[in-house]
Amino acid sequence: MRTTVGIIGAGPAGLLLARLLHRAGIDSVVLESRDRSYVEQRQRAGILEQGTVDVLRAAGAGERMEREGLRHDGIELRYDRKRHRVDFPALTGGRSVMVYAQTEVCKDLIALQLKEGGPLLFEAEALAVEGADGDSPSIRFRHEGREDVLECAYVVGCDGFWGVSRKAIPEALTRVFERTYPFGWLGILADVPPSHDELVYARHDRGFALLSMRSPSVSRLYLQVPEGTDAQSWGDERIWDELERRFETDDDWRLQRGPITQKSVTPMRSYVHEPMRHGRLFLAGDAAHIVPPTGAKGLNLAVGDVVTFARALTHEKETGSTELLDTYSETCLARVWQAERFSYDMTTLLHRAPDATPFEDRLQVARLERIASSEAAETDLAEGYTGFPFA
Ligand code: RFL
Ligand code: PHB
Repeated sequence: MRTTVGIIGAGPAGLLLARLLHRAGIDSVVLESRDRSYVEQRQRAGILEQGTVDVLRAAGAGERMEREGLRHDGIELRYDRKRHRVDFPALTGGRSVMVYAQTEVCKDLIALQLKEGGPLLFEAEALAVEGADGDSPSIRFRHEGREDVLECAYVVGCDGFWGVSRKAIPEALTRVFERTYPFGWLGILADVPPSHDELVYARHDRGFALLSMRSPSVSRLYLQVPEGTDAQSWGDERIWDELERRFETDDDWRLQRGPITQKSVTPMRSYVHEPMRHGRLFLAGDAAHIVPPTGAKGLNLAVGDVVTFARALTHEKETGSTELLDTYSETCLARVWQAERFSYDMTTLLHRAPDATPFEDRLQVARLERIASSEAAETDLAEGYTGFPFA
C-alpha cells in the first residue's frame, strides 16, 4: 500500500489531519489500532477553544457542533466559599469557548472521513516507523491478522502518549521535559443537569474540584484524588458528598445529584518531546506533548499541530518550498510551551499538593484574590483559557 501521508492514530489529531489534507487535495491513509466504537466512546476533553471551533467549521466538520455545542462566555473560580466569574469576551475582545465533547468531534470526523476521505483502517496497529530520515519512510502495521507495509512520502505520528511513532526518533537527538504530579482526577459522568450554567473550578483545602458538562442533561465532574487511586474504591454517595464540600459557598447555591454512569481516574502529567520532527516523520498531539487537564488544552494543542502540518505540506505542494515543513517543530513548540506554562499555572493555582504548607495555601488564595481584583491578572487567565493563536 502507498500514500502521500501515512497517519498513525485516529484520535482528534489524526482524524482532523486526514480531513484537512483531503480538503487540500492531498491523499492520506489513517491506521488506528482500536475499533471504531472504542474511539467514539473514549471520554476525554470537553472544551474547544475559539481557534479550534473556527478550524472545525472551515474544515466542513462543524455542522453538528453548531447545533449541539454550548458556547461559554466565562468560567467561575471558587475559593474560600466565594465565587468569582471570569468574563471571556469582555477581557479578550470577544473570544469564548465551546463545550462540545471530544467523543462528538471524533464521531463527526470519522463519519466524514468514511464518507468522503481516504482510507481509515480500524484495528490496524502500527508496529514501527521505518526509514524516517530517508526519502521514503514507511509504517509496518498489522491488520486483520496480517502484517503489511504502508509506503509514504511523510508519516505523521498522531498515536497519543503510548504510541510507537516517537520511538523512531533516535534518543541521541531527543530531549524530554517532564513533570508528574502527586495527584490525579477522579472523573464522573452523571445523568443530571449541570448545577451551574458555566464551568466551576474550585480550590479547596480538601483538594480541587471541577464542574463541567456534556449537555443540558449530563454533568461531567472531577475531584482531585491521591495518585494511584482506584476509581471503584469511591462509592457514589462518597463522591457526591466530597463534591458538595469542595464546591461549598456562602450563598444558596446547591449541587444537584443524579445517577453516576461512568467513573475513572486520570493521572496528571506535563511532558514535552523535542524535536517534534525527524526527517519525514512528524509528531502531533499527545504523541509529542501532554498537559495536565486543568487548562483544557490537550485537544486544542493537537489541533494546532495538525493545522501547522497541513499548512506546511500545502505550501510545499504549491511552491516547492520545504521551509514550513523544516520549521514545523519550532513553530509548534512555541505554542506548546505557552500551553504547558498555562496548564502548570492553573494546576498549581487550584490543586492542593499532599505536602502543601500553610504558607503555600495562603499564596494560592492570594493568587486567586489577585485574579479576582486585577483586570490585568484576570485578562492573562482569560487569554490563556480561550487559547493562544495558531502560528
Ligand atoms: P489520542 O486521542 O490519544 O489519540 C491517539 C490515537 O492513536 C491510537 N494509537 C495507535 N494507532 C495505531 N497504531 C498504534 N501503534 C497506536 N497507538 C495508539 C490510539 O488508539 C488513539 O486512538 O491523541 P490525540 O489525537 O493527540 O488527541 C489528544 C487528546 O485526546 C488529549 O490531548 C485530550 O483528551 C486531553 N484532554 C483535554 N483536552 C482539551 O483540549 N480540553 C479538555 O477539556 C481536556 N480534558 C483531557 C481532558 C484528557 C483527559 N484524559 C482522560 C487524559 C480530560 C481528561 C480526563
Ligand atoms: C471536561 O469537560 O472534560 C473538562 C473541562 C475542563 C477541563 C478539563 C476537562 O479543564
